[in-house]
Amino acid sequence: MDNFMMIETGVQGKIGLITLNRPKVLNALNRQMIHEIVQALEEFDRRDDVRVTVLSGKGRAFAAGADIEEMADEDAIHMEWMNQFADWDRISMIKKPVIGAVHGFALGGGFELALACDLLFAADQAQFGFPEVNLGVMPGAGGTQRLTKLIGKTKALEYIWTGETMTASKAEKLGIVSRLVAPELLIEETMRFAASLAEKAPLSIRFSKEAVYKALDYSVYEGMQYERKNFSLLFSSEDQKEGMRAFKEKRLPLFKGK
Ligand code: DAK
Repeated sequence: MDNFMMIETGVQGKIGLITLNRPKVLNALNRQMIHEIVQALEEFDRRDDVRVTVLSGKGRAFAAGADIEEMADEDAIHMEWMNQFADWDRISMIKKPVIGAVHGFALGGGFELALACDLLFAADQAQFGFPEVNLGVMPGAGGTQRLTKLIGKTKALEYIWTGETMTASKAEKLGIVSRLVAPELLIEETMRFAASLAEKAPLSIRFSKEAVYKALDYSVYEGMQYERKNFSLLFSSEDQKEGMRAFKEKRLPLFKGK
């Protein structure tokens, strides 16, 4: 994890930290950076000591989109051969919770990266948007799909077509942002939440994440079948026995993820 150039990583308690680190260009996402983010997410996903990952940006923005310098002269065939979207797809395979802490701009690919997180905390001055329409392109890393699933067709089209930025408070009202926080408290509050999540039963968190995402694609009936299997599976975990025993013994449970 030490040879990253575009991001910083660390572990604090049971929380993995990924910080986008190109502040001079507002953390514009170049290919290398996305690759490093995905590598770090996967590494944290495998590590026993990490239960939650927090993703944030250094400087005055979360990320102002894909790196326009890098993509300006791109052509479709080269992009196809490079298969860059594969990295983005791998974010959806992360099993542990990923919490985004957004301040400043989250635009274009930066908004898409935020939408790929499981939950978002946002500074109340954060701005979200898809300016692609002003560049002659459109969201291509999940934006049209994830935003529409979250806020519905009408509002999604409004923002994608106008390219207008959305305030953090609007994003919270629309259900994109989970919690609004004063900018100076953003990391502290996100970490506090992540730390509390890290004390919950890890398999419960993991299986409920899977089941909730199924709700976005499956029918209610199919989703409920999936939910039921995960629910039953948890009864084969030590943590289920520990959680219920602790309740009866009137003490706090100690979960191991087993
Ligand atoms: N790319 C490259 N450089 C960027 C950048 C970006 N997206 N955003 C900002 N910068 C650079 C600026 O050029 C400037 O650099 P210097 O001039 O100082 O060298 C520096 O960051 C500071 O920015 P500003 O001086 O512009 O700062 P302001 O506060 O005045 O304005 C702003 C902030 C966020 C409103 C403005 O910087 C801006 O409009 N930025 C561009 C926003 C944008 O259009 N983003 C790109 C959307 S398209 C893909 C996956 C995803 C995507 C594409 C492909 N594949 C897997 C193939 C996604 C596409 C997009 O995101």
